[in-house]
Amino acid sequence: METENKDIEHTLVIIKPDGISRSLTGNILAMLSHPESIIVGAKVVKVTREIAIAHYAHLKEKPFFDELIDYITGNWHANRVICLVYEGNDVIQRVRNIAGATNPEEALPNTIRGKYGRIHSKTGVFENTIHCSENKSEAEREIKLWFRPEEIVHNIYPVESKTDTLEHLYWK
Ligand code: IDP
Ligand code: MG
Repeated sequence: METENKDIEHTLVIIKPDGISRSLTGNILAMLSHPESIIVGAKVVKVTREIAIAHYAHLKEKPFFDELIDYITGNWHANRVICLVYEGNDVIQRVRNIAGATNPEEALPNTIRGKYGRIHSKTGVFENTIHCSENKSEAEREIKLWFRPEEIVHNIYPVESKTDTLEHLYWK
């Protein structure tokens, strides 16, 4: 029987609309690159209000919530993001360290947010170019929100098979 490695973690990274519109994708991916951080899922997503609100549900009482939803749905920048699932030992904390502090003014200059983040002068929202999960349970919640099992190269969480009646698009 295959033994499960309990130390292997997963984390969700989102290159936010400001990162996309300022052509920072390559720089961000290069900074996140590490031999023990393996990409197991990646896609470009046009962010709906519905998924944005679900993603940031824990912040809905914050004074900046509406502006945060405007930001992540791309009202000020590109209307898309890049979502990635990374796998590896300690990958959650390693990515958080490379991302830097939430407030770009407090983030160290050698971190992604320290290099590329800014505070939007009209709304005060921290435009910090990437999202990364905070802990294992948040990572699982977020990965399951943004990705279907088939979009990740192997089943990182238990899956079940269901037959549904949803219509899907196929190439003509
Ligand atoms: P995190 O992204 O570092 O985990 P969270 O507290 O989960 O930080 O906040 C989610 C996002 O909301 C941040 O990345 C940032 O874009 C924005 N944000 C958080 N706190 C503030 C704030 O005090 N002012 C403005 N924007 C904030
Ligand atoms: Mg967070």
